[in-house]
Amino acid sequence: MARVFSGIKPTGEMHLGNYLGAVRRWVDTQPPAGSAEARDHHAIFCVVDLHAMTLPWDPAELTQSTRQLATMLVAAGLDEARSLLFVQSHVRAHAELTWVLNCVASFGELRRMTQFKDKSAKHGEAGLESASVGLFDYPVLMVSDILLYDAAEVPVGDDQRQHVELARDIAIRFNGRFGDTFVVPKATFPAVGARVMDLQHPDRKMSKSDESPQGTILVLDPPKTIDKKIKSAVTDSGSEVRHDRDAKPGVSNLIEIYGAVTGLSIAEVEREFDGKQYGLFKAAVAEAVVEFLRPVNTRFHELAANPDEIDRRLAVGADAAEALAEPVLARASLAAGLLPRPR
Ligand code: AQP
Repeated sequence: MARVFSGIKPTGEMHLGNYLGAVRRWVDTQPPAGSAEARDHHAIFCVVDLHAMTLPWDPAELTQSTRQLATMLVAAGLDEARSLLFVQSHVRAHAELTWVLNCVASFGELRRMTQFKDKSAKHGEAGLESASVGLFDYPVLMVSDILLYDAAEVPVGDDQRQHVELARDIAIRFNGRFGDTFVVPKATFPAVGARVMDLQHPDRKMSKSDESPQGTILVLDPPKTIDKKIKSAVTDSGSEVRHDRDAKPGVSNLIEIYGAVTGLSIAEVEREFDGKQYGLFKAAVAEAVVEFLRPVNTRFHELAANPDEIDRRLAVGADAAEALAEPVLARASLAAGLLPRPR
């Protein structure tokens, strides 16, 4: 099994898009407990708190979101005996390798990153002027996250495609210039749920930090809230439950969500609701999503009652991650010509 690495940003609460696009697959890719792969840490997951500082942030909220997201990941099924879980800022090698790779990445390739363009352009020319250097540079930090663990596969949602491509490009460039140093990673995507769209604005992806609370289903939303959000989701003026992303983006998004949580294909969902009204369809989607999220929701509240246990788990994770990352950082530093510290 190839080593898998992925991360999630503590910019708010985990939503259905994060869960279907990434986290559910992280849980599924964990090797069996006691296997050689588990001992060699073949599945590594990270709460990438340094990435949450690229837009203005509140320190107290960042601390709280970091622990909450780690708790969510454990509640979702990340198992200490099968995978490694840690917080990015606890392993200093991430920031250090970023500097080295900053000097290999080009200004032009970072300028072309669509997330930077979208997030900085939100406030026009003034937004671009005041965007942090961190927002511009965070794709390189993400490249370091991946390369530090010799990860071959990166399970992500579709919005991260371009960033993992950058990791490939930079690994290849570094290896070409300084000799074989990094494993060249590739992104993997789920068959359904790779891009869950906002329920109120089905032309844009569901997001933690977008101001669209009615369009975002949080994993911790109570059942009544989920029901209300799905029943008031934007659809089109027709009445047919048919998948067509261009002509019927709202209905198509709900079809994909229903398929992702029930395991049905798009064609099967269309057949199930053939000739049925939107109202009935939305009620079925709401019920399926509530049932799908119920176990994680319940487990989260059990775990949240014992934060010391989560902190213990994160301490163990940070030690193990550091032990993996340090030799890779040393390898890269040596290849780049930095004088090793005399001992
Ligand atoms: N709408 C989505 N559909 C499918 N997958 C998604 N992911 C994010 N949104 C969707 C995937 O979730 C993982 C963790 O994402 P992240 O927290 O690192 O950052 P993001 O991609 O920028 O997610 P958000 O929720 O939109 O955060 P903000 O609003 O802070 O930028 C990734 O694998 C991502 O692809």
